[in-house]
Amino acid sequence: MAKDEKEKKGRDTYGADAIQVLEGLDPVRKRPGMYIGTTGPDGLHHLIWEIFDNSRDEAMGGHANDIEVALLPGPSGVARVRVTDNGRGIPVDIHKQTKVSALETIMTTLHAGGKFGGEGYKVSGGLHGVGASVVNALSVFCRVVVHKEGVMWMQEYSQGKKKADVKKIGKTDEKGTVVTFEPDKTIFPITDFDFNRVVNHLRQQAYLVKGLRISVIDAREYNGKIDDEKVFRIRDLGLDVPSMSFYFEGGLLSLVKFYNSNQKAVHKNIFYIDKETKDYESVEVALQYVDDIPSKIMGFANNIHTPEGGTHITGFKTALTRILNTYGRKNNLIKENADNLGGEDVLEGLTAVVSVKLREIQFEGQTKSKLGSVEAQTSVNTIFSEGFGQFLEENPDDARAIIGKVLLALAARKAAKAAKDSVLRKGVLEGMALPGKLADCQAKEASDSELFIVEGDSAGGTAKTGRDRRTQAILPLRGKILNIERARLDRMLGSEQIKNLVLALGTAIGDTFDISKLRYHKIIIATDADVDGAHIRTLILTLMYRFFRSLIDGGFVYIAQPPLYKIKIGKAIHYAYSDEEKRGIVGDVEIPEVEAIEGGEEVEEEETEEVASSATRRGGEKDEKAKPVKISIQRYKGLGEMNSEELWETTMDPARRVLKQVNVEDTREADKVFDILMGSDVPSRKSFIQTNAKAATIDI
Ligand code: 1YM
Repeated sequence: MAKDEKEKKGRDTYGADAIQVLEGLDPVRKRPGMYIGTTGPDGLHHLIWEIFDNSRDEAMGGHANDIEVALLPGPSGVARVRVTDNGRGIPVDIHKQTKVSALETIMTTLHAGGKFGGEGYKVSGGLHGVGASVVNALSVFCRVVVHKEGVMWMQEYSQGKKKADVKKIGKTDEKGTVVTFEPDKTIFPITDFDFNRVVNHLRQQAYLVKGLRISVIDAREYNGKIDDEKVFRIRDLGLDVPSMSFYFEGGLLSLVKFYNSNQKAVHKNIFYIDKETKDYESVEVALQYVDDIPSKIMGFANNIHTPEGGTHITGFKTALTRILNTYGRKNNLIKENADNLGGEDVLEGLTAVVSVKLREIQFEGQTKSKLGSVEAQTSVNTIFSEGFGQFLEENPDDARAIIGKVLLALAARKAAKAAKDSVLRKGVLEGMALPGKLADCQAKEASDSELFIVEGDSAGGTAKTGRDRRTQAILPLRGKILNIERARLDRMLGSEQIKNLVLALGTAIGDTFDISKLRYHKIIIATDADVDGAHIRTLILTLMYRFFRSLIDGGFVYIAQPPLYKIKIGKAIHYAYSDEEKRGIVGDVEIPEVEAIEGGEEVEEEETEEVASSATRRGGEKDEKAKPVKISIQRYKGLGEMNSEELWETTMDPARRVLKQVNVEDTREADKVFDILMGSDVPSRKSFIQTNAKAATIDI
């Protein structure tokens, strides 16, 4: 056959001769990490994605529209995964070179794939079918059933080796492929699949392939037998087990709608374009602005998520900025002598998904998390520009709302910069005296000094009296500092409270930050266990996350853990730092709690003799005849309720206090919470506070 002819054949029909054979599967079992990244949970789940990807590629080629992924019980306790699609079925014809069935070659040799990019066949994340053999190699059991042209074919394997030749096992009315595998315990230390993780991954995939139905079923608790010869889809058995089906007509448009479902949209219509370029390559983009500050931009290349962005995202951002500037100028929404919108302005509150399909794909780095293909930048830029320009022309209401939103972001950015500059300007902070509110300590060495950040002047007063003034400094911050309308952290640097904190730390901030000037090696946040306290703590942690990361990394920041209860049993005083500890002291019996009176005054104690005596016995007291003792429990709501002695004993005394060192995770979490607390989305803010209130023992 002439070369041209051969190529043509490979493109038009699947030809068994189009498979390239490189080597057997031993290398996979020897170094699984090379093929699936890790043998931890990521690698374990990767097995499912590999098999699923083959089905999905078949769907993207227009040959399948229904995929099912089921988790089933395996005989040895390890779950089996069963993936079914209604595509053409893996070819079973005899391979010219190896003289064995194509199915067997695909399953038992490495780097065996169909010729890439046949007629009507779009794109794939890699070589079609290459992953199947890797999964097979790492499974103690694997079975493939192919339904093709009325015949059902089957082959089974163990650790990548076939148990027998491919054989006909019956007739069928279905078409497609069913792959069942059981991961090898000797390769994977943990073989538990996380159903939620599977569901989330497959939901995302369903958004990326329009019109594809994906069912996910967790039948691990099912006791009955499933016979592959009789059952094509588990779904049709109607088992009473957790299951879900995803189908999105709208593709990425549906995904943006999903992301923005509990946000306030700035404009009504979601922008959406899905366009093919030459050679089956395509660009799909959806976007909508919401009334919030953070942006969410998701990139995909051949359906692989690219969390680090890359050329497609760069092309998108450049085009977005240019088109919005052009439209704004042309329609006089941006005044003649006003500044151009900057790249960061057009991102505020933006939810966007950019997905490209390329014939040849290049990633940067090992993890496939950043797209490197250069042509993607131009393709996205061109296709998105054209589509988005037209969208703005056709939807003037949406256009006006979007320009309004990004202009606001521009104004806010400029104002924030001015405020920041005035705080950061060299000399301003450095030359300034320590804040008047700060009750400094006597020690001169930072390593001997601690700074307590307390909430409110009242607690500040108590702490000042109770502290060890040689080593402990107190800075009271006013409550409610967060009630700045839609506060931006940058803007807050202009606030007196925050300025005081920065001055007290001594390091300055931003370009002039100098950790060697830090005045305290322990910065202790001591706020109340209520909503205001949580707000202030969140603010301080967010400030640390965004501007003082090295203080966190250096382990300088702590959270004080004041007790929740003061328990008096007779004359003895106990402090409990958690409900559990309280139970440990008084047992499970309900004892009326005595509410503290503001200001840490002596509380009136209720006598609870009956209960108290039984509580004491439960506590393990041996003397049955012991006289009933008085028990009183006082619940502290704020540091201000303690007197100075109590505060010293429980929260400040280095010998007795409990401190929690803050790590980057805590601050990252705070940063997220901050966005929720500060965001405009009232319902989600409220629900956040409600759901988290209990865990954080915040009183509402
Ligand atoms: C549950 C897993 O693997 N489905 C699947 C795989 C293939 C085909 C169809 C297929 C592809 C082609 C032609 C082609 C594969 N084929 C190959 C190879 N589901 C699952 N469905 N006919 C059928 O790409 O031209 C590898 S995978 F190599 F034979 F082409």
